[in-house]
Amino acid sequence: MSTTHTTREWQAMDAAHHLHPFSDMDGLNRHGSRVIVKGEGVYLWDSEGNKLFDGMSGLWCVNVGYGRKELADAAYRQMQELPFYNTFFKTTHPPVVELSQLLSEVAPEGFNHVFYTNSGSEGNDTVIRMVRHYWASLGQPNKKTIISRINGYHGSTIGGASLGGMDYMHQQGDLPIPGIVHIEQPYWYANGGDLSPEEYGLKAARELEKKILELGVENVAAFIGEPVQGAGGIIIPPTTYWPEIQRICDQYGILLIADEVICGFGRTGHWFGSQYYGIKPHLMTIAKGLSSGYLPIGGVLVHDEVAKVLKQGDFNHGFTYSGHPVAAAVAAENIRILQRENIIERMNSEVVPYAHQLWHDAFDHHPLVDDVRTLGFFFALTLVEDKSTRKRFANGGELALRCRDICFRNNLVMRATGDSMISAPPLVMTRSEAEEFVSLAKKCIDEFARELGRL
Ligand code: PXG
Repeated sequence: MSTTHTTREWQAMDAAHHLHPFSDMDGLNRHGSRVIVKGEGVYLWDSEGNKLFDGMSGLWCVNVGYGRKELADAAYRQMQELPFYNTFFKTTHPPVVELSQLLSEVAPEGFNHVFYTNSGSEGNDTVIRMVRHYWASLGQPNKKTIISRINGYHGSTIGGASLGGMDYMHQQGDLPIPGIVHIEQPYWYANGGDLSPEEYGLKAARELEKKILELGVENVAAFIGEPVQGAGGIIIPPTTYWPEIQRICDQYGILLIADEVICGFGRTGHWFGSQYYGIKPHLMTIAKGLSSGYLPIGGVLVHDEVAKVLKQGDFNHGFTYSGHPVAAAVAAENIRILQRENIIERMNSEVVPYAHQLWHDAFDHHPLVDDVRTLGFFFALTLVEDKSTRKRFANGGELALRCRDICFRNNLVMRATGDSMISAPPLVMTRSEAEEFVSLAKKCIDEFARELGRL
């Protein structure tokens, strides 16, 4: 534990010099940030010695859990051997080669190439340039527009935030950039009306077809979506949605891009969310779970069909740290840990059904919540005014933030998104940790329900 400063000193220095992402700094600094000093397995510790359950895997990324000495060792070894070298000018290095080989082993058939970035946002910016370059190389330079979804999240760079469908991000910085358009998200609970989830899934997918016809297929390059929307609130599409999206992309010959930044590396109970839904994308954006967040690294997995075009001539794109040797060594070791310990298979067979049951038992009949949802290691629910009519709170966002503060006070890290409370614990959570997680979540939601006079 860090003993060099007191909590108050850390907070004062933080307030004086550090601008936090997505934060109202005045509000934050009035109370002071919580100082997180250590992690082990699914737990975190703060500078006051409190132990927290990390129901968010850091930021949807620490898939193999905290405190993995193997990953620290891999970084240490590589730093001593070769801390940096680039791959721009006719050179390569062992970690990047090994990682690329490993990724082609774990990725779905036909994904034998990878382009590296430092983050998911850079991965999606790379996707924009890559698909436009792909179509231009095939003599169709007008095929430029990318269709994305309202309330999708694809990052914070200008390209990533434009692909994303978050209004409050678009309002800052004059976004989206030209050539990116948005269609409805497949959110049955909010938008499904009287349709069954299956009927609504088809309707939402056919928004893509409408948009392609409206823009002219000769102008459309690709469709991008997260298999399950993460930051948008763990929106799990109806089962009919992705097969219909696949049919439409196939029929009109546009590229299908799966943003696997959250879904990839086990979150859905498969290596990739695309496999859970049985879809066959052309490109997959990866980051986060690629290194379990131990070092920043992301990339784009490229299907052979696209790679064979990209490989003919220069693609004038790359980052100083594309395929950084230390990050690559850590990511490779992270994948070996997932393989060696059969983490995804064990999570599926030992924990997933049990944890889902616990979550549904705790919340299905709770008076304050509805749309209780689980998939793999995603857990979510929506705070509602009246579940019999699917009536949402007018101030649901504000209520969810209050609920999140109660969780945080009770040493449970959960996210609030809109009126949903969402969680994505490390994939190494055991059955007994799942019991602890769900009973803590139940205690906090109950406390909030009592505060609102709903329990
Ligand atoms: N795609 C998806 C699907 C993501 O979830 C990114 C791209 C961007 O990745 P980078 O590495 O550039 O952040 C993300 C990131 C939240 C939250 O509050 C989610 C993300 C990032 C920050 C906050 O849920 N996802």
